[in-house]
Amino acid sequence: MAAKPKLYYFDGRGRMESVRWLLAAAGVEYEEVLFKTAEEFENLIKGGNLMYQQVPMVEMDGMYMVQTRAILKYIAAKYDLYGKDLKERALIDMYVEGMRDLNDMIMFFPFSLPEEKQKNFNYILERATQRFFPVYEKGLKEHGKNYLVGNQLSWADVQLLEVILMTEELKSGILSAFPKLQEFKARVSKFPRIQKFLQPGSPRKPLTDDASLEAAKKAFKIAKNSFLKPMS
Ligand code: GSN
Repeated sequence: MAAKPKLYYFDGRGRMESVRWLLAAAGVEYEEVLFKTAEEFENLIKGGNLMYQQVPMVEMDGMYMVQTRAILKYIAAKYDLYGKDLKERALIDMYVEGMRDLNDMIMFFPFSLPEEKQKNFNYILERATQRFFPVYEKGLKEHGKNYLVGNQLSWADVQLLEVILMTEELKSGILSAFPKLQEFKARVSKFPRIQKFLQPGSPRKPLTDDASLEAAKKAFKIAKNSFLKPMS
């Protein structure tokens, strides 16, 4: 039997969380090597397998894969979560890229300067409700199926549920004007593999708290104001 994929990352959500979600949705068991300090990260870099001296890295099928999108695409394609043809793939990519834009804003939000926190918070909610969620609401409505693309679960659906839950953590009730998204969330959350991932004790990482934020800053030597950079 092939070895389980091995995920190398910091002990937090960050960019690896979508990889955890996608593997869970694919029903793939995996191991995690989670470092906690800058020194441990340095040692991983010295190991020579991080192409850009950056994580996430996933060791899988004899490869040391880096770059989050490359990793996600590989998993999506391998486990039949990436559409049935090129056009479906393009649509999945279009959906997923928007979701990643929103996901990145939420991921970087805790790194906001204190005086910019409220402004950034408002910005994310405005973007979620005015730009991104209307696209997925309309997409589900017009497609008329239980899925965003095609007639089976895809990477786009998995990524959508992840980002819906992340946005709800910022503001509960954020889906109130989006009935299709509410329905989608309820339905997809009950898929057995996803339901399992949503249970306590699964490899899903908790919401970033102050302690894990400080640890992430140290391990990655993250600059003080990292919010606006990816927003520009
Ligand atoms: O998507 C990707 O995997 C890459 N384009 C970016 C990866 C990245 O920025 N990784 C960070 C940690 S994850 N948080 O953002 C990283 O390894 N930073 C250390 C460094 O020297 O860049």
